[in-house]
Amino acid sequence: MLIKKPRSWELPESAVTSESRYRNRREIVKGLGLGIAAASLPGFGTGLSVGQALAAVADPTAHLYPVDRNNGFEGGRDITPEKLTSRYNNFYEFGSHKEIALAAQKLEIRPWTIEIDGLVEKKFTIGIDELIKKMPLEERIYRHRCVEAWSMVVPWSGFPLAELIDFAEPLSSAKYVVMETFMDPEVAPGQKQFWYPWPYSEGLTLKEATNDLAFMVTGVYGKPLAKQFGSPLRLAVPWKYGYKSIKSIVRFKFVSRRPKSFWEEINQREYGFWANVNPEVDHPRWSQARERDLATGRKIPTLLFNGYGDEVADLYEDIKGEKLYR
Ligand SMILES: Nc1nc2c(c(=O)[nH]1)N[C@H]1C(S)=C(S)[C@@H](COP(=O)(O)O)O[C@H]1N2
Ligand SMILES: [Mo]
Repeated sequence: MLIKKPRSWELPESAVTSESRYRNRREIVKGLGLGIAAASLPGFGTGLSVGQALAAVADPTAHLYPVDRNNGFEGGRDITPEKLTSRYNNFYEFGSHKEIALAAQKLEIRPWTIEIDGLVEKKFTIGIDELIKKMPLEERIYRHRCVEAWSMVVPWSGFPLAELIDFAEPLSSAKYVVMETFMDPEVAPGQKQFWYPWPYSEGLTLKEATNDLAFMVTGVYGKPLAKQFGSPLRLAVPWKYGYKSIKSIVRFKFVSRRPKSFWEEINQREYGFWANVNPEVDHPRWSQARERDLATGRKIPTLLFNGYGDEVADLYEDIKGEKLYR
């Protein structure tokens, strides 16, 4: 029998997990050392189905979470409830709308191999679990500002991209790192839409990629990353528009020339390489002055570099005559 459950976006505010409840559960889970068992309890986290909860149990990194929070990063406002952020996603591989969470569960995230190639000492591949084992995991609260003018505050777990770059041993001729998402149209029907330049790809200068804010995400809300967020490995570059934060990465390629990324290929007038957040530079079709906070629905002012100017403004000091904010 089918029972109609209210969808997360139909839930009243009171039903949404509050930060303190999330915190408590986190402390309890940690205290009992029951990360794996607790993750399988009905009602834990996003209110996963039994199948999804079992998938979470099967995640070989589940016992690593929650990881210690690095208090050097603050959201500036409350963490956006998981109920909202896990049901409102951009992941065009699974559809060009926001309700892709269920479709994304089809993605098989083990085994997951990452290729490191291009201008490196020696190209190699590494399994995600081996990579995670080598990396120093921590939790950081980051703001996320989509180019569509909505935003959220999320507790990502992961490690600095700089650590991975170091591990990859790029040659001195490498100036950019290109990241690529998996390619599997049978699993991700969006990839059958031939007018998009799949696979999704994004790039950063090595200077940007080794800035401390550039973060590789493996978990969120104190658990392994749910598939709709781009598991098992996605980027978070919070001073840039959300599309730079590429999901479900399978390749890091080091190159000497500036790459053209997915959205730039589709429409370079609207989506460029730099894509730094700036309230004073409008998108050709809408204003970027304000953003809709996913948690409250309220419009709040957008900040230059999404409020991370102290950390990143100097990356762009010597760059003249380029569209840094689109
Ligand atoms: N592979 C891939 N990565 C992607 C996207 C996508 O469609 N495919 N969308 C981007 C956009 S536009 C945003 S705003 C964020 C959304 O992340 P979230 O769904 O975890 O909130 O993912 C980014 N990374
Ligand atoms: Mo976005």
